[in-house]
Amino acid sequence: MVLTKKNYSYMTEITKTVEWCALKDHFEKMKSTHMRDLFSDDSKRFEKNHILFDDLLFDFSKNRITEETKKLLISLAKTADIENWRKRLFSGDKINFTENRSALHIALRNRSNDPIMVDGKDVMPLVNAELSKIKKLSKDVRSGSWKGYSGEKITSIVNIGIGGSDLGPSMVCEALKPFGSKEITPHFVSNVDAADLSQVLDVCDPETTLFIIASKTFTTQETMTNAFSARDWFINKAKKNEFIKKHFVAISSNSDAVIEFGIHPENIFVLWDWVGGRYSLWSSIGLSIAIFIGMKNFEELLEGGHEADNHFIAEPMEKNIPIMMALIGVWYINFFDFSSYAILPYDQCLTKLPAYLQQADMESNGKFIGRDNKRVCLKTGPILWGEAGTNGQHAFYQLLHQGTEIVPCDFVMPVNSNYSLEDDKNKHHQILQANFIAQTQSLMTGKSVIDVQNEMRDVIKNDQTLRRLVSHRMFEGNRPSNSILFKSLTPRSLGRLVALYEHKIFTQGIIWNINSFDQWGVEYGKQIAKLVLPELESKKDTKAFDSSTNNLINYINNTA
Ligand code: G6Q
Repeated sequence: MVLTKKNYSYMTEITKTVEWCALKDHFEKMKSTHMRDLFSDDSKRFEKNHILFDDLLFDFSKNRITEETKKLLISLAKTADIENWRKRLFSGDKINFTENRSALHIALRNRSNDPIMVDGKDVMPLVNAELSKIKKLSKDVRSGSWKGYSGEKITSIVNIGIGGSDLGPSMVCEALKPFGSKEITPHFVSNVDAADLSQVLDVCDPETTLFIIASKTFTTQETMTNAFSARDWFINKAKKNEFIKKHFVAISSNSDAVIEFGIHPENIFVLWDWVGGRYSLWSSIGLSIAIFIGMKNFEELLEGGHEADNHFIAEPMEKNIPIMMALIGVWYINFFDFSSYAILPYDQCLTKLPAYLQQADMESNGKFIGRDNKRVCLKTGPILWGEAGTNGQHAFYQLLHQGTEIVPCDFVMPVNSNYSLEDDKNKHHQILQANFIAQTQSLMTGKSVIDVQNEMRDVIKNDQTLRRLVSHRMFEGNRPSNSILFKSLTPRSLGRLVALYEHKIFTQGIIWNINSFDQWGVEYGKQIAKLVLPELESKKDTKAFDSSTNNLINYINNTA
């Protein structure tokens, strides 16, 4: 049965709606359409396929879409009830139903301060109180009025956390290094591998180091192991437990565990169950950011996020960047069957953006169970990866140009760099920009056999050799990309960019009918390592698991 909006109640059946069927028919026409032709047939293609949001330009014209595709995709979004779900997200509805929680990262950057209610209570006073605490600590540390146990100023901050309690702050501090304090170095320790913490401790002085233990649950094995080791290292040098107060703060919703660990109650920064880890850089999890770039800049980051929220709420679908990004993604994943998706920032400072978005996207939408508790009948989240340009060009771009797997890409670049070499006569930034543009263009157009022949004719005179080599040197093109450009990488522009991606992920989750805000796969990982650890501690051969697992454990026990 083909479902219409009226009889369509289970979103997992979106593939049976008239809108989906229309897209399927349309795909049959589009699958062999080349973007080269779409551009040559319409000189206004760019005008029709870009969105300007303040100084951010989202160019989506190099995609395998027409006006008809957009119309059909927007109808699909309407059928999926995006507008209503968006309202529910912003009004604090418990849309994360498997954990009975709201997903209110938007409240953390709600600069309008309009009330947002959870269980009948406005959360904004809580958010503002926490922001005041962040402001005070960041000011004290930056000004040097917060002193270590020997009276020295803090010069190193060490954020110990993992996943959502690490990736956001570490990505932002890297991206906004030019805005950071020259006197304070931020470090991020996440891996339980002792190499991670040891390398950081090697360059820190206990007298001038502030540890930030970032863990919403304060039970995560990796974080707690690192936190205990950092505390041991500190006590070993400082000698007195009372000095912990000047060198350890915590961000957690589990105050009892923090106090038990030995952190002074005044040094606890809270977050709430309605802040998901991967959406938490806007919360007190951003403490390391605020200390490094200062509260004013941290607030700018929040402003940028808030502006993106307003854009997402107010703009009609065809002018709405997250919605268009999401729909184009659905078009590729579910109709073209392109499973992979690359984020390619052309700015060295955005080097950690792909890893950050990888978590945001794959942990949110890597799910096979729908909101109706049934297995979804379509492909969900993409495999997201990437690397800063131009490094990737000398590595995996070969596959982007000529591989059998087509990978839609987002090219991201600030027009102005925050770095310049003296009078830059070697034109670093222009070369970077030229590469960005050249890649998006050549992925789209490709290079025809005739062009290759013409190029090679002067060099290779033998016709047989020429024929043989041409096929290797031609490029089919028709490989899609979005281009995202903005004036400069600032706290505000970064805040906008991150929040736009968050809403893109949310929109796709709605279309796929999944809960983008839980993460049972992560929880599973936390559980299973605990079963294996005792077997390794026992140092005895085990028969507890399957033969591969047993033998891996036994190999480790016998080899150590
Ligand atoms: C994010 C996930 C996950 C989480 C980490 C750390 O959305 O929930 O990445 O952030 O597992 O958890 P804790 O902050 O509780 O240590």
